[in-house]
Parts: sequence; C-alpha cells; structure tokens
Amino acid sequence: MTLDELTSHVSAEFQRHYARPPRWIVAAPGRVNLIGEHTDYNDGFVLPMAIERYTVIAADRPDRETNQIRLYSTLGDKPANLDLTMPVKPFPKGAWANYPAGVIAGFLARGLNPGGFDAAIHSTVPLGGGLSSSAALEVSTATLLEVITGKKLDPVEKALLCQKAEHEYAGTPCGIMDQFISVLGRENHLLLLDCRSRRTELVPLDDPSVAVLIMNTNVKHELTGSEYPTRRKQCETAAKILGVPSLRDATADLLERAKNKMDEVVYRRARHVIGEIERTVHAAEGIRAGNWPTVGQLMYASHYSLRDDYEVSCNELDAVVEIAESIGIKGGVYGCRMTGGGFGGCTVALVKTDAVKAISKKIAADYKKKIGIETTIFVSRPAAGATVLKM
Ligand code: GAF
Repeated sequence: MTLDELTSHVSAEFQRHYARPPRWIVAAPGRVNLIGEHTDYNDGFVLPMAIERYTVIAADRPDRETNQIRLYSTLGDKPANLDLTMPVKPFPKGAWANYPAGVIAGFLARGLNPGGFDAAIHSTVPLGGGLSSSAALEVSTATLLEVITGKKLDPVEKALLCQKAEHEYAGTPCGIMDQFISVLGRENHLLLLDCRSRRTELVPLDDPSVAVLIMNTNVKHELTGSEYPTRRKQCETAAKILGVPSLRDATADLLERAKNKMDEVVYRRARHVIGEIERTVHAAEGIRAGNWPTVGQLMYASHYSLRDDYEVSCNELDAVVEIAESIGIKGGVYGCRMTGGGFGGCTVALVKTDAVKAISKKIAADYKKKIGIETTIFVSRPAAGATVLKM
C-alpha cells in the first residue's frame, strides 16, 4: 500500500472504530539494514535504509474531554487504555501497547502532556520480520505526540526517546539503529550512522539499475529471549579483556594477540563485530563508487560471520542466502545476507533491477522446495523517515 492508500485505510479504520473521522494522521517506516549488524551497541557503524512499509496512526481528541488515551490496533491485538491521571506503567511483558506507552511516558517526562486522545493504528511492516516493526510503532507514536503537543523534538532526541521506551517498557536492550533510521530516513538514500558520535551521512542509492530485494523467511524462532542481551554482554566482556572502551576501538590484530586470554565464544563474537564495522565502512565506499560486486561480496562475508561467529542466523536464512549465491552475479544477484537481529525474519539482497522477477521466482521456488514453506519477497526503494500526513 502506498502512503496515500494507507492514509485512506487508517482513516476508514478510525471512522469504523470511533464513529467519526480522525483529525491527525502520521506514519513512520520500518527499515532494512544493508550491512553493519550487531555493531550499533558496540559504538560501530550501520548502513540501513527506511523501507516503503509503514506504521500509520490516525487520531483525534476524545468526544468529551478526558485524560484517557485509547489505542486500537487493526492487527487484532487487544485495545489498550492509558489513564493520564496516573503514572504510565508498563503493561505485562510482551504487550504491544508497551511501545506507545513507553513513548508517551518519555513525552510526559519532558513535561509534554498530550492529554487524552483516541488512536487507530495500522501497519504494513511485517511483525517479527526483523524490519523494525517496533521502532516504526515507537516513532509513529512520537510523531503523533509532536503534532498533538505542538512541540517538535530534535530528531536525535526523538530517536533516543524511542530507544529508551523500548529498553524500559518493552524490556529489549536494543541499540540505536532502528529508531534513528525510522526518524531520519531519506528517499533514495542509505544512512551511514556512526553509533558512537551519532553523526550521520546520507549515502545515495539512486542507481535505477540496482534494486534492494527483501525476502521474509516467514519464520521467527522463539528462543529463550536472552540471546540479544547475552551477545551484548559477550561484546562487553571482550572489550574489557582487550582494555578498550568498546569493540569500536579494537582491531583484528589486538584481538588475535589477546586470543588466549578469552573464551573461544567471546573471541568469535568480537571477531564478528570488529570485522563487521570494517565491512560497513567499505560497503559505504563501494556504494558511493557504484561498485556493486564489491558491496555484494561484503554482504556475503557479513552473513557468514553472523552465521559462524555471531551465531544469530538459522537454517531458513542460510537457505535464502545459499539460493541467492547460487544465482550469482550472472543471474543478477550481487550479494545477500540476513538483516536485523536474526533467528528468522528477513534477508536483504542487492540485485540487478531487470532480473528482479526471475530472481524472486527462483528464490521462492527453491525456498519452498528446501524449507517447505512460502517466502514473501518485495522490493523497496529507500524511503523517507517519519512524516505527518494530516494535521
Ligand atoms: C535489532 C536491534 F534493535 C538493533 O538495535 C540492532 O542491534 C539489530 O538488532 C542488530 O544489528 O534490530
């Protein structure tokens, strides 16, 4: 659905649910990360783009003046209510409303009280697909609150407020990539983000002969939930042993020299992060130069490192990457890798635009044969960050 179609859709949903038209409509995109995985919480570089998949929210003041916020999701989740006369506390773990609740709490903590409102929320970002559906929900909420309170936040502050919501209300100790790109995405550009200085650089990706193909494995392995925090801790352990503030400050040489001072798993985690930070910087150079084969090789190297050293891939993601690699540059694939946190979700490939149809067909058929389920494949141009569609 285009943003225009989404605007009509969410308006109709609001009207259906609350029996009047909405006053405000906002949207925030999901993202795909081209390269730079599990580097954000190590002060490294990431290279994501916003995608043409959005969370949209239609809202209005309630019929009569109250301090109640009513949140209705079209995705079948239980509606949630917040009473602004009381402190905004997290809902039980796993509740979808923790994302908006955390953002609302962040505004209140800044003295920005939106007052009561009714909202209908719809999303085309696949849930649990590794495309940042949670950041899209947080950032769209923050964008709505900016409109309602009339106070536009500095974009970096807005992204950090959303990240804090995810830490404190959803309980995920995520890095800063997802919220940054959902706020700062720019059409036809990737965002090279230095997660230490928070400096950003827009890298054009506007060559019509290359396309970004996103393939959803349609699996999400429910593991213990401790995989992400455990990896963060392993990285911190490695940095401590190496005597550096974060793995951003380490080099492959330094790591090799300290290899026997650390456990083998910690060593491999650090090897991934140090290599991935370097690959990300090189990939940005390759993109600026239009050197697609080099960028593609870096993407494959990133995948193998995530599979073997960081151990966040899974059979289904590996299967897509293997199929893509078997198609090769001759068939139009420059490179492919898993994207996002891992353990399911999506892969991202850089491909020749004129081969998109043939590549999609081959990947869909071979994936079905190998794994036994369907994959969902789509192309996205780099999209703009959060926007106000009606105010
Ligand atoms: C998830 C996190 F939310 C990001 O901060 C990032 O660490 C990513 O996993 C892995 O690169 O999306």
